[in-house]
Amino acid sequence: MNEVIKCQLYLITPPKFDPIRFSERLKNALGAGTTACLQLRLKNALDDNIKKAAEMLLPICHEYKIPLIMNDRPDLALSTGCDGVHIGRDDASCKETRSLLGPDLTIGVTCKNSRHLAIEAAENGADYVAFGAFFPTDTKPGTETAELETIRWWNDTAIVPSVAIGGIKLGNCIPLVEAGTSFLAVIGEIWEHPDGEAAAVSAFNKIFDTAV
Ligand code: TZP
Ligand code: MG
Repeated sequence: MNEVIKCQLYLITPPKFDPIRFSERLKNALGAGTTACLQLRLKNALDDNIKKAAEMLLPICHEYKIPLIMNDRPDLALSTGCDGVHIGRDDASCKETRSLLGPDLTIGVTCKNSRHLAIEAAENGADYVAFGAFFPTDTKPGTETAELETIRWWNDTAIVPSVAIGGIKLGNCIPLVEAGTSFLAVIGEIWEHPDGEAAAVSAFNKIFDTAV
């Protein structure tokens, strides 16, 4: 019988943040329950600001024993000492990224709703594939949508873990967990939760503990 591995939270930084203030919020979040990793996602920021943020966040992630994953930029992942990188269609290919980063760093690949992209990513050494957006999201308006069936199919056919993303809330996540996704990637519902990030992390973990 296959061991059932519990779904985990995949945290992503808010679209903009002050590193010092955000460091405190991150500690609150990580102290409140299990999380698999943090992705540093600062779209359109200067390289220097991304580097400064990585410098601040890396020691916190490592104190809580989670990897820091750099969004979009394999070069910055390497130069800042991040534990991995998350790439999409506009970034370097998975093959190029694997040869640049070597065998040990984590590589995640955005696949939208594409089974083809996911198979290709897995064949080229991706450590996880990400599908989405499952629900409307203000964080990335107008992005492509994904179907629950894609997660079900991937979970039934592949070994590489999947990440589900896009508009995921405490109130809508259970079907994704039940479909077998390994991770839920969440921005708004953590950092904009009215009761704060710690309450949100704790509530997601309660759902993972009870959903099968
Ligand atoms: N990729 C697809 S949807 C999305 C990204 C980065 C945004 C997710 O943010 P939120 O606030 O959890 O919907
Ligand atoms: Mg990208």
